Amino acid sequence: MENIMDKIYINNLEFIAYHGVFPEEKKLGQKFLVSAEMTTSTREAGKTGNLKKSTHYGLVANDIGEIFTGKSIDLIETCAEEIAEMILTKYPLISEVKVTVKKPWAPLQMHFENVAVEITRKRHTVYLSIGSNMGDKKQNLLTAIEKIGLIKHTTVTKTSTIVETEPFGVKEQDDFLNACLEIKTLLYPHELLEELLKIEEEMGRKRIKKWGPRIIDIDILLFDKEVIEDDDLAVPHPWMCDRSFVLDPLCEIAPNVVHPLEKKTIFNLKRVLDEILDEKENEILS
Ligand code: PH2
Ligand code: MG
Ligand code: MG
Repeated sequence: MENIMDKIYINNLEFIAYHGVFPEEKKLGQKFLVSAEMTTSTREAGKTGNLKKSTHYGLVANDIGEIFTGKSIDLIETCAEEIAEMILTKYPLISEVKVTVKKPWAPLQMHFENVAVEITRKRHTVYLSIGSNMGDKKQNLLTAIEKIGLIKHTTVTKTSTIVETEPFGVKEQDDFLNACLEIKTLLYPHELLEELLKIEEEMGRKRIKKWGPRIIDIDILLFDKEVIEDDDLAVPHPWMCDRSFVLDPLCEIAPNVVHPLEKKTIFNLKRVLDEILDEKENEILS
C-alpha cells in the first residue's frame, strides 16, 4: 500500500451542547466547535469522481452531531475520544484521525479565545503468536482466537494454519500447537497486553514455570512499526526471529511485513532461520 497522506477536513462544526463538569454547564449549555482531520487516500475518488471510493464528510458530520447532542458528557477529552472512536470504527477508509474540541465559552473568569483538546488516534495492525501444549490444544487455540475477536475495538483479520511444533527451550514437555494472527485494533499496546493477559487467565493459565507447559500463551509479535522496551512489554517480540514456531505461521499471513529493527521482511527472516537450522542439522549428521 502506498503512503496514505491525503486529508479530509471538517472544520469548526458548531453545536450548542451540555458538556462540562459544572452543573451550570449541564443546565445552560454552551457553544462547542468540533474539527476532524481525517487521513485517507482521495486518489481513486479524485480520479473517478466516485464518492463511494472516499468518505462522505456529510455523514461523518451527522454522526459527530449525534454523539455531541445526544447526551451530556463531563470532559471534552471524552467527547474527542468518542468521536475519534466512532470515525475509525464506522469509516474503514480513514486510517488516522485528529479530533479537536473547542469550548469558547468555558467558565473562566478571564478573556480567552477558547479552551480545547486535540487528540490523534489510529487503527493499528498487530501480529500475535498463540500456542498451547496442554489439554485440548486445538480447542484452546480456537477459544483464544474467538476471545481475541471479542476484545473491544478489535477484529481478527487473518489467521494462519495451526502447526504442530516441538517444544523450543525446555524440551521435556509435550509438543505445541502454534498459530499466528493479524488483528486490527484501536487499543494502545499496554491496553491490548492487559486484554490478552486477561484471556490467558480466564482460560486457566497458571504461571508456574518460565517456558513450562501452558494451556494458552498469547504473545504480541509486532505492533505497527513500533519499538517498545518496557519492563512488562517488549515489541517486536525479542525472540521471534529465532523461532520457527513463530516465523513459519507468521510467514503465511505476513510474508512482506518488515521487522522494524532487523529491517528485513518476515519471508527473509524465515529464510535466514531455515538456513541456520539446516546447517545445524548437517553438522549433527556429519
Ligand atoms: N513457547 C514458548 C517456549 N517454547 N515451543 C513451541 N514449540 N511453541 C511455543 O509456543 C513455545 C515453545 C514460550 O512462550
Ligand atoms: Mg511465548
Ligand atoms: Mg507469553
